[in-house]
Amino acid sequence: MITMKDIVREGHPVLRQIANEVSLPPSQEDKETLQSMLEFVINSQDPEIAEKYDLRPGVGLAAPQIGVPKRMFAVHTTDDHDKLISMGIFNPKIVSHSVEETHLENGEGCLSVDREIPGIVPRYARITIKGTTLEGEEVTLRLRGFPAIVFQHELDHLNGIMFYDRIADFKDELKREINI
Ligand code: K1U
Ligand code: NI
Repeated sequence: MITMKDIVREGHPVLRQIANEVSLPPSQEDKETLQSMLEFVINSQDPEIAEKYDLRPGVGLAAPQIGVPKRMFAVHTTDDHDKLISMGIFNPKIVSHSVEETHLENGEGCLSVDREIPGIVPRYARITIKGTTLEGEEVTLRLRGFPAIVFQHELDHLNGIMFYDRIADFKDELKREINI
């Protein structure tokens, strides 16, 4: 069972690596790892289990966050219509995205970051993702709202990007725009 002691924290080089493609069909070992990542995310949102094992609640977990540099992540969250999106995905790719951007009003957090970092993290408002599910099915997902943000946060982990890398310094940007 994955617990917080298995989660690597900022400063660990694996969080800055470009993760490797998972060879398909996935090995039993890769499937079991991804299954246990999904189980962690689900457990972390169960108040009793989270308290018992001291888990920080999360909506996603990418393999590099447990020290595994492979392109796979788990997500357990709901969309704007309360539809559950609970899945493990191998080799996810954004195949298209909106021009429009969005962000979470209160910024983002990360299970690999033990501090609060305020700031706007710009994300695409809508994305289309292709990948292979834990069950071995090739899928195309069209996402918007919170799930789209979570998938982009997890995809960033596969490319060595932390959410705070994307926080714009709006004062600097404004200065540039008005030439001072
Ligand atoms: O990848 C991670 O570190 C998990 C992270 C993902 C994430 C956070 C914020 C925006 C996008 C993606 C988290 O899950 S932090 C916890 C969190 O945001 C949350 C937890 C329970 C319920 C609702 C949100
Ligand atoms: Ni994170």
